[in-house]
Amino acid sequence: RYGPMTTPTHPLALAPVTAPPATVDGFVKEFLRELNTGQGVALSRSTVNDQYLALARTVRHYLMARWLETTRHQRETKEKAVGYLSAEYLLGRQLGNALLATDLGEIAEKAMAACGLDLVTLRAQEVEPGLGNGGLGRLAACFVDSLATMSIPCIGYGIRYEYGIFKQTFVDGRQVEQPDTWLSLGEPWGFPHPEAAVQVDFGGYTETYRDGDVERTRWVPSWNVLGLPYNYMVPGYQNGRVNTLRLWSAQATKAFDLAIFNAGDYAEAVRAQTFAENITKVLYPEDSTPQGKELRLQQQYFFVACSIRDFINQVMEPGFDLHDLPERVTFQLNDTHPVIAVPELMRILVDEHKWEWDEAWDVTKRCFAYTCHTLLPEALEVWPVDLLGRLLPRHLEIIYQINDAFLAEVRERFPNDELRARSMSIVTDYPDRSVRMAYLATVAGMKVNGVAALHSQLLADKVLPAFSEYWPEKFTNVTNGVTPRRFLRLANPWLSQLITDALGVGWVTDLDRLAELEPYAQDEDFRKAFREAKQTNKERLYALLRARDGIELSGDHLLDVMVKRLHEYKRQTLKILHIVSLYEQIIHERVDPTTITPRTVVFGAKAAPGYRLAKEIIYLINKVGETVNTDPRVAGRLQIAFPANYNVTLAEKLIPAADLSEQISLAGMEASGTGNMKFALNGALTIGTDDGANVEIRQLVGDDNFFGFGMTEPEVAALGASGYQPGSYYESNPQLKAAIDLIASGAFSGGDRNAFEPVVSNLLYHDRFMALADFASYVDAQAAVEAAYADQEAWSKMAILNVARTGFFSSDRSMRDYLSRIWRA
Ligand code: GP0
Repeated sequence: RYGPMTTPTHPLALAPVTAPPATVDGFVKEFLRELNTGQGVALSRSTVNDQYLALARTVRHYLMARWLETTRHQRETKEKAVGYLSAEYLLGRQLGNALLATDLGEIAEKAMAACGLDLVTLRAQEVEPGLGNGGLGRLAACFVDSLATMSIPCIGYGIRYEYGIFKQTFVDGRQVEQPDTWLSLGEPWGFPHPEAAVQVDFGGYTETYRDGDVERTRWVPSWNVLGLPYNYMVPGYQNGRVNTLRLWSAQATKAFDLAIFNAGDYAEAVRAQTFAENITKVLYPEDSTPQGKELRLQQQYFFVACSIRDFINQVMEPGFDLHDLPERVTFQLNDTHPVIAVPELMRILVDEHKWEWDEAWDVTKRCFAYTCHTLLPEALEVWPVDLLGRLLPRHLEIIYQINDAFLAEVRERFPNDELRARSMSIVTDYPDRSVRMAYLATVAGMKVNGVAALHSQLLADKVLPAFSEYWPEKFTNVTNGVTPRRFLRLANPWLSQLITDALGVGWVTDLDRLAELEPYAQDEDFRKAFREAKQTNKERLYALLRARDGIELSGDHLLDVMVKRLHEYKRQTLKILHIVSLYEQIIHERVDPTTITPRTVVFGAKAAPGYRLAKEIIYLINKVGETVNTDPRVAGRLQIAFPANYNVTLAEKLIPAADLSEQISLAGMEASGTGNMKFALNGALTIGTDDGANVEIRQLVGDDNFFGFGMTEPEVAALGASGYQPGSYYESNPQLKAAIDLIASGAFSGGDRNAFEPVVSNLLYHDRFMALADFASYVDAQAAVEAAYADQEAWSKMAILNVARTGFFSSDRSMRDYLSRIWRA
């Protein structure tokens, strides 16, 4: 359909592609050309959207030469690459990042001004690609950024959802979800490559056949779809490299049945198309809990089958031996979502290439590594055998065979220990016969890593103990990181400028250099400048919230921020209990309001649409906010803002403005956290539990510069084992009792005593994440925050030390760790 690939003959086509001149005039020329001949409008008649699209395409031109060169270089050198397999990439807006990568920010600003346009307005027109839920998807986006910046070959594979994470709105304080139509105004960053489309099969049955004197199995599928790849640029930071993110979109193989159409049944004629395209229609909005839905398994197999096939197609030149695949790639499995890639590669090698089983297994084992992101048992993906058998019958057989071989090995090493063998079985019978994807990933992967030191420890000791005993050297840690380009350099230009003035620009790609800021904490002028930057960030945030949400914030307050998915384990309820307690003490005149540190609390959180209790907590936060914000008794002391639809774009404005970062999950529950790192790097102090990467943040910044509180993980385990009784904390702590009673009294719900019944009774009678047990300690830590904040000079010192001591959390460092511990690329 596309004709053969041709070799160019014109001399001009042999010269390398070059970027347009990086001057204001050159930029204006490109921009107008894009607007006129690309977008098809005159500047005088163009809309902001036209201008944004033309600008995005203009910036793209400057990256194109680097992209083609990166691809050519990769083809020729055949360096080992990372194949990052992730069902989510929470990218955030692209334009600003592309301008930074090309160092064209100033030129673009001047060029737009020369056209009578405002760069900030055009940037604000971009709808962020929200192709992920939260931390896991954002981590993938940070990782591909770092790999490009470090000039490491990587191809990111994922799904081009037509609708990303839902748009959250509030109606009467309750979350209402709206579809995220990020493609509707045109999307200038994706390059479709229909010539590289891949067919993906589903369903049917397997059968054996004779092939000479061996018996072989083949899969006879019953339906298929086409995977259409879209390439996205992943530009390195000013280093001439552009890696590729390849996201797959599902299309029908037979879009249209003309015979049925001619017979008059239009709906039936396009049914196949609708069915196929449903596969990549929408991102599942679940975070940290899997959706055991058939469509989700279809999504997983779909993108993984496309990606493995695609990678093999790319390396399969004459002379290449597939046995060398592990020398060309490590497929990093971002959680268990892509684990079906393991039996898929086995199937390709055994069924299609007719390899011996052991030979195929040896190669497969060396191609994969697995990252686990959770400790919550309910978050570990498990697929029922009957569903797998229906959708992917051959893969199920292969999984059985992997399991049989593995258990035979276990039984040989530990004879007469049937209990052990069963505890390690990939296939379980309880509660239903199903496949434990984390076990499959662990058996197949050459390495298994957690995402923070504590998490990796608990992963080995509590989630996969039998496996870590069996293969101690397989288990490792790579503490998460965040990209300093987006989350410091782009999001916080004022602080960045301060750092650059002190250290030069090198820190952007060498974040350990932030350590050199340490002495500046003692420098009064620097502290003053630091506070001014923070103040500028607050004003920028308040202006945004006014325009975006109609939220009016005022005053010179401590800005206390809790932004993350809404989850019981993250304990937004603990935060709201603290607020209610402050409020209760003021209105009942238990404290002199003038002694309370003026505080503005900002929440941002989406709840999974099906997570009832999470949605009730959102409702509670909004209603408490309404009451507190309109009560004259607390005016100037306490205000609450809950802007709807927290996303990457909003995070980039919120995080740089924060004074206090809330990281208050129950110890042993948050695998790592990555928001915690972004706040510390932007000079917010953390109030946090000994959980996830908080532990490492605290170690690095020092106890004096961190507000730690709450039970440790062993204490949590002990309390759980002794039989946790939340009611006893309520009974014995009058301050806690008063706060809960106030919520239950109807004070925040116009007198309705039932409004928050689900939240209140859950806390009193269940409280799985022990918010009540940590309440007293949390309140004490908040008092310490207030005392510290009263001394602004001391606070600034602490904040600067947080910046200076958290360079470790660059995702560049995470990539170095993956390279040395796992990929060896
Ligand atoms: C973990 F299991 N995470 C999951 C999941 O389904 N979704 C998700 O975002 C997060 C962890 O909760 C984390 O602790 C972690 O830092 C992140 O994955 C990246 O590893 C988020 O704060």
